[in-house]
Amino acid sequence: MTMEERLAAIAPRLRRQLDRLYGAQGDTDSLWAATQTLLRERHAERPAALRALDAARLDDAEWFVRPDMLGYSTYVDRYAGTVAGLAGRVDHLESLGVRYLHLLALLKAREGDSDGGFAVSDYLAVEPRLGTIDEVEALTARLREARISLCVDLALNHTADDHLWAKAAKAGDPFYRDFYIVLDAAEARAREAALPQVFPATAPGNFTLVPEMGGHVWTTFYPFQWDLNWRNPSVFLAILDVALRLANRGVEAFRLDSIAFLWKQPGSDCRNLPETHYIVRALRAALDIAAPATLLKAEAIVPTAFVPPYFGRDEGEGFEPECHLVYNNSLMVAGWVALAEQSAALPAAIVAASGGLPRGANWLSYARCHDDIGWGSVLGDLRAIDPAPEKRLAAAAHFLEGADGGWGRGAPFQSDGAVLHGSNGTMASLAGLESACDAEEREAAYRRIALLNALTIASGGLATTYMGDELGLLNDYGYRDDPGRAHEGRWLHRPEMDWAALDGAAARRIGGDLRALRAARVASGGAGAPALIETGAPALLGVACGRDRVFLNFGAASVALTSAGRDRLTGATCDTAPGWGVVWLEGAR
Ligand code: OTU
Repeated sequence: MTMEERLAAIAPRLRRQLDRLYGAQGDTDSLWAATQTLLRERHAERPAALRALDAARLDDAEWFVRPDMLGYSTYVDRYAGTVAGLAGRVDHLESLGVRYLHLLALLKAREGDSDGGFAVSDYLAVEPRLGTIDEVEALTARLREARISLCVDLALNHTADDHLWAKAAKAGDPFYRDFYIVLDAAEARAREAALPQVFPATAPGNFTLVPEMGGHVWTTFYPFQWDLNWRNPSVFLAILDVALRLANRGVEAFRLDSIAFLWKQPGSDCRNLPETHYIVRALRAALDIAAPATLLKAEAIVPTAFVPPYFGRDEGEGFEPECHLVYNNSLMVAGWVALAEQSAALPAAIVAASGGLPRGANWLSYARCHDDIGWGSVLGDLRAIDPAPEKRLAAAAHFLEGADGGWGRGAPFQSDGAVLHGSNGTMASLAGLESACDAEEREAAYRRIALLNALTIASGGLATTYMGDELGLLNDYGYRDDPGRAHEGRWLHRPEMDWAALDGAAARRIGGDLRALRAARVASGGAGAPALIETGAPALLGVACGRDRVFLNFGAASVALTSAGRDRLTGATCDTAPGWGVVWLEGAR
């Protein structure tokens, strides 16, 4: 299919979103004309190798829903110093069987504090200390050879306050001023009442007084992150242009950062609004036309029920796809709650809620990432299990932070005693490796780490390892002495990669378990939406994976299985799940 044929076929879907979004402002003919011009121009520039990739992917639309689709997420600087340095470390990713690489903080960020790279000052340039966009393009070619797809963050809710658009707005350019949202004090106060806070402790409020802008600029996150005004169709065109240009550099996937926040509506909490979904559908349709190899991934850290719509929906006009991949944040949170309370109840509920994906879509599953574990997203799920979910969640979080004799060494994030927000910490520190005093405690920590890795892998998603977790890297307390980072607790779990630890005992054990789990999944043939197996035992989670049945014991005590079988992980016949153990029963379905 040529690009023109795709344009003809997909135009109604794309145009429908533009009409829904901007039709109320007048006719969308000129916007539609500008959009088509943009698609044609960027597609004309698309390199031959990427057009070939487009064709291959169109022939194999489920290419990323496969048992061997495993991911890795890392900071470039913390992993290898520079983009060129990273190119020299692709072997480590290959040794883990990685097929998908998410690079954090790659694009040029604001000077000084940049929220770990999420305050972007130029979407089309690489952070100068890391290298150049040409080096990234070269890296993508190297990665493609290794069958690894590069994912970068598209922080499309906000730019840095020193982005060219923001600078022009501050200088009084009316075109760019309309890229942002400026309210007077009374309006800002009125809106604030309906809005939750993302960083209540370090960046309270959703507005920042900026005298050059003559009012209060909408800043959901840090004051230097200015929310884009998606009611302005020029913002849509500008971000689409960015996405197409990056895709033409070899970026194969975009992590749509903070996607839930895009559209603002008076009187609402401004999260997950229908228009936000129309924007994602429009971006998807546009990429389907001009760069169809490209994947979209939704980062929507919101209550479980609001998450599946980011895959897309049929609202009477046929299925309208949004993202190929969506973070299963609730499953991640549930895994940690389950560890803390030695109960499989919450992950069982989330697995049950995670089924029924559309074709050509999958969860991105993970145990840890660069952010805190935000507890609130599973409150509703827990309420169905327990009439006092807040108390129960707080108990689990505090346990993982070391309260009540807990082995976890997490730290509260943006929580202030009364309000429970999130917890920080590396996977190993949260799972008890940091506090372990002897071989027995270390063994227990290794098992808990493998257990959470098994949850991400056996549940069928694109299971992504966060940098250093495969080595068991512990919390990095050094950020507290760095004046530029001390206020931001998430640096606790953003340690520098310790390449010397690669041959150490922890890395051998944890990495070995991880590779074994990945091999088991490949052998099982499992991928895609998870299916729950009832076990009858409160601590035991059962998940079907391909031909296999996988049992995860979140308790310290062993649990007898209802039937025995061959465990792929040990090769032995097994009828019991030991404390914090994983049993992967071959061909048992
Ligand atoms: C995302 O996160 C990023 O992952 C964070 O690193 C950024 O700080 C943030 O966006 C702003 O760009 O709101 O819905 O720790 O879970 O901020 C997604 C809180 C988000 C994050 C939250 C998040």
